[in-house]
Amino acid sequence: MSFESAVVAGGTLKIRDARVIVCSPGRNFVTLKIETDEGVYGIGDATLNGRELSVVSYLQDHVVPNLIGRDAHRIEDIWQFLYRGAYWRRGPVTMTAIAAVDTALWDIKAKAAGMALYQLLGGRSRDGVLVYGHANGADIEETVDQVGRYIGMGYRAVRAQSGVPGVKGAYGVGRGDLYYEPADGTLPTETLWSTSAYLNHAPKLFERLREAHGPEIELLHDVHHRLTPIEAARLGKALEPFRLFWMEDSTPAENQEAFRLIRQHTVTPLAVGEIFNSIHDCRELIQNQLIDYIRTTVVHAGGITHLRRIADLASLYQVRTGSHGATDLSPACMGAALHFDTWVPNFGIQEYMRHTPETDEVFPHDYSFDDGYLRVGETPGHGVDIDEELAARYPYKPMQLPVARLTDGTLWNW
Ligand code: CS2
Ligand code: MG
Repeated sequence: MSFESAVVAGGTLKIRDARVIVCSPGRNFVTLKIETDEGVYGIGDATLNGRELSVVSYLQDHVVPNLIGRDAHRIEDIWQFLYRGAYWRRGPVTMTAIAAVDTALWDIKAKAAGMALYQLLGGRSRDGVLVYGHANGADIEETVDQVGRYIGMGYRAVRAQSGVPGVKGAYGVGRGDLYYEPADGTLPTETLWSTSAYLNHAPKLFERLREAHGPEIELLHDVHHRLTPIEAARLGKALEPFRLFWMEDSTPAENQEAFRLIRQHTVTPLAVGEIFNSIHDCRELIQNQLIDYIRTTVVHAGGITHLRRIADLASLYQVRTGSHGATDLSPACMGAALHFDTWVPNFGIQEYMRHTPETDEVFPHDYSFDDGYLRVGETPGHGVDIDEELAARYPYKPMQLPVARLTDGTLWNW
């Protein structure tokens, strides 16, 4: 069967090989590359920050042998096979591995069709994808300056985080310029957390930001799971005068019902979902309209196939998307996410943390930033490739995410 007949005559594209590429151009990335008999290939991100090798093993030892010989066009069937067929459903490792397969297969299908991926999803719903960047500083004034720098670069939305007096290693104040890298040691760095110091500080940051930068710029803030529901409610209320675009991950969401309490007390929009990996993690949050933005993303929530299901459910309840896009999600995830964002009707915003120049070189891509928006190119597929030779020059480095402890030593949520 020729490549052309596989496209036009409902033919098959047989999977010949699939392999996992691990590299560390500034940070670790796991990439799955699937090749077909006809020479067309696709790539998918499989990076699970701080737990990378578990997905490598899941893919190499358990998934790849199941892919060889299958028809790459049967994306839905392969998704169901990997999800139902494993017996063990959900979970970050499983769903990241499935996402990598799914992303690579969508890349292949779009290349085979000669179309940019967003076209296969239903076509363009918007001209550009609104993104938010990350501004952070050791103190309030440094954060105010950094937000100004992002505005100067053309951003229309900026997430703002600042160091908190008396809190060593407060979340969001990272190393690196224009990118933020929290995984920083072979063993976890221990950071400190004080809820009362933070709750006193955060409203002051946003008061200063509005004073310095005016009412137009969209401001976002990530609480990174640190508060209890009633504390989150208090913060949301205190931030209301500064009109945030969203308050993110204000409390851990294993207990979805907890968001009801926050909701009852504040009109600050709520966002959650970067660590969710299935529709079941957010079903109650969405159906009860307890959140405004769902932040699940391609790589950790089962790929485009599953993310689309989450977005469709969310659209029934006026919940919009806001996919996670930190530096630890590879350009292959970003490319796929941007095609998804270009199509999805209930789009909200996309996080865009820049990658290091080394990462950008290893993953050539055709998306670009302009005037506060990311725009996908028209290259068939999701528009992101991997330079395997270059990748091989950056071997894997064990790195873990930090942990946080309260001032009395109790382990807390990082
Ligand atoms: C963060 C991430 O981007 C975000 O919203 O919560 O920086 C997160 O800490 C990392 O992706 C963890 O791997
Ligand atoms: Mg976050």
